Amino acid sequence: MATRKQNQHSSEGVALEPERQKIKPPPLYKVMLLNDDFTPMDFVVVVLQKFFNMNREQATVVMLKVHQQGRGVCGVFPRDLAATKVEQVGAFARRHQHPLACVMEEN
Ligand code: TYC
Repeated sequence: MATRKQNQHSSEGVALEPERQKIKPPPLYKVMLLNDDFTPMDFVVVVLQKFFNMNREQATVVMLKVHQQGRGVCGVFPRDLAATKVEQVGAFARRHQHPLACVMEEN
C-alpha cells in the first residue's frame, strides 16, 4: 500500500509529497528446450536459429548443453512472447514429426 507522508521542508504547514507507487516490473519467463533421444541435433540447431535468433555457433552451444544436461535456456521473455515461442517451436517440431519439447518457467 502506498502512503503519503508530510513534507518536512514545507514552511506552510502540511504539504503532501506525490505518492510513491510500488510498481513491479512484469515477470520474465525462461524458455527452455528439453532433451530427448529422437530429435536430430541438426533440427534443434535450426530451431534455435529460427525462433531464438541465434547464429549457428550459439545454437550449437545451446543444443549441446541440452543434449548433455537435459535442458537449457533458449531465451528470457515477457509471458506472452515466451508462450508464443513455446507454441511456435512445438508446432514446428510436430510438423516435422519430432518429439522436441519446449517449455517456459518463471525466471
Ligand atoms: N539428444 C538428441 C540426439 O542425440 C539431440 C537433442 C538435443 C534433442 C537437444 C533435443 O532439445 C534437444 N539426437
